[in-house]
Amino acid sequence: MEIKVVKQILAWNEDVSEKLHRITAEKKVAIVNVMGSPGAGKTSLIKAVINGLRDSFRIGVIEGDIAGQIDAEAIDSMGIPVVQLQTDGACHIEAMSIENILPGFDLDALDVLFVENIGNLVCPAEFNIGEDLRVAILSVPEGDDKVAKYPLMFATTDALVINKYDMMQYFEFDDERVCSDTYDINPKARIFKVSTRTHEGEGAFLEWLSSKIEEKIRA
Ligand SMILES: Nc1nc2c(ncn2[C@@H]2O[C@H](COP(=O)(O)OP(=O)(O)O)[C@@H](O)[C@H]2O)c(=O)[nH]1
Ligand SMILES: [Mg+2]
Ligand SMILES: [Zn+2]
Repeated sequence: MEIKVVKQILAWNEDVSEKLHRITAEKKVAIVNVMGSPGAGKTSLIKAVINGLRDSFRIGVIEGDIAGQIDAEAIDSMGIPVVQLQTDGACHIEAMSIENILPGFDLDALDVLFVENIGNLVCPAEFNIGEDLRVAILSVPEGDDKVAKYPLMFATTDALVINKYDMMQYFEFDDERVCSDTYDINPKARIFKVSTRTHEGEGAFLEWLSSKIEEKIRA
């Protein structure tokens, strides 16, 4: 009985997600779902993308948090249109929330909308939110066993950003293990080794991201 209920909720989420795909296909806007643990560097990566790509694409952001608006204030101060989504305790974003927020953006004036999901390696991966791309972030201090422990997040992502690469010398973090665990469950994943602090590796990620955004908006 319980399993059936969960399936129905997910199915309904899928319907809304499909509707979002139709809207963004017509408006030629790419949605990027940014996921990872609290503190992995989701906001830092979005800021790096804004700095790197704001001359190439018109960018908007939805900041998902359980409470507060700290991240939205940071994005707003960069002059980027942003909406703070407060989930009031919920540990992931659902498609319905994006559907409600989308009319608040001028979609004719956007190329890409980044959604910073709730900091959590588990259920955000279970809910499609109309995204064209998934970016999962794992930071070095979190440990190299997280792909093995939280496989769905890493099995369903388009790109894995291993962030805080500048911290490698302080942690026993086997990046080869992370890569092989990821390729085992997700052979097509692109993996980028990045430090949003030193900017090491950002260029390759931005290049990949740009090509993916282009695919959507020139389609
Ligand atoms: N050393 C280091 N710190 C980072 C890096 N990226 C983010 N941080 C720090 O990690 C903390 C959490 O980053 P934030 O972007 O807010 O993570 P979020 O919770 O996933 O949005 C902040 O103090 C950042 O300055 C990095 O590449 N290297
Ligand atoms: Mg954040
Ligand atoms: Zn959840």
